[in-house]
Amino acid sequence: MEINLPALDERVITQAIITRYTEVLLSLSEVEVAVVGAGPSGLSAAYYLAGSGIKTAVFERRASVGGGMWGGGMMFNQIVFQEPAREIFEEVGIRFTEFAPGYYVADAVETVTGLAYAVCRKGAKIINLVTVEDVVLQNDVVTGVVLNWTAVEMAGLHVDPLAVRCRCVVDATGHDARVVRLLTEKNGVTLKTPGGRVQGEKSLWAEIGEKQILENTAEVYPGLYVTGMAANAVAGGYRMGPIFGGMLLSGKKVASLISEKLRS
Ligand code: 48F
Repeated sequence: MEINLPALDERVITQAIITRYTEVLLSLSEVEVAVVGAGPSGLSAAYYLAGSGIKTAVFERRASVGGGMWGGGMMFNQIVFQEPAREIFEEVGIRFTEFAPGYYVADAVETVTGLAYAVCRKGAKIINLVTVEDVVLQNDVVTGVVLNWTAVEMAGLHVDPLAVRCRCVVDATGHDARVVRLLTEKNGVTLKTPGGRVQGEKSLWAEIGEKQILENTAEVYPGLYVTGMAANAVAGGYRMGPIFGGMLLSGKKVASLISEKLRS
């Protein structure tokens, strides 16, 4: 088989990358929802938000999306989830098998790629390699996120960031609950949660941790929501270890809370 490759102009390749990326970034200077973190809860939230017609951007500090899903449990890259999350896998089209009654298992690579692809196809934009380093706080309401290249953060360069305006921010940064911590540490504000500040997660108890993650998925400060492990880290819930149903359901719940708020 002979393939005839056309002549190439490096300038056109460069222009295509810069032009298209800039167009995308400009289109995101104002969104309805900024999701911080593209792990299971952030991707699930973006999938359902975009599915409700809400303009959504996801900012992920790493090159790869998927957060803690790639490694399954201790690098055995299988994703275990329980019954109520089954319909999310079915809806997105990720294959799985039933391991024991009520316990399902899916390939981690298929789960990450399938979910990320579904998010993009629903119309949410995922911007990787960008870190949210602060929020915009106006009159006691979170009204945006402050972005910088992760490479700038890693190099410790003194480069000022850019800001994106939005109506809601979702902290989906996992165990660190980075966005909520930034807000409370820099501004000394009191959260709507019991205790009013970031409690830090407890040790592992899968059953209770999974229940708490849904209860703790909420608006914790005007304009700022938590989902996934960040929700339990803020409220002081148990960690659940390598089971992912609660993460995906938490993303779905936060999307529904925000949809109700934005559409009311
Ligand atoms: O950690 P992560 O997967 O969070 P999650 O959605 O899911 C937790 C599970 O993976 C697992 C578990 C299983 O039951 O407990 O740990 O709650 O994904 C968080 C994502 O946020 C990114 C980070 O790189 C990861 O991909 N992230 C963290 N801080 C920032 C950020 C930041 N400041 N800006 C942008 N992205």
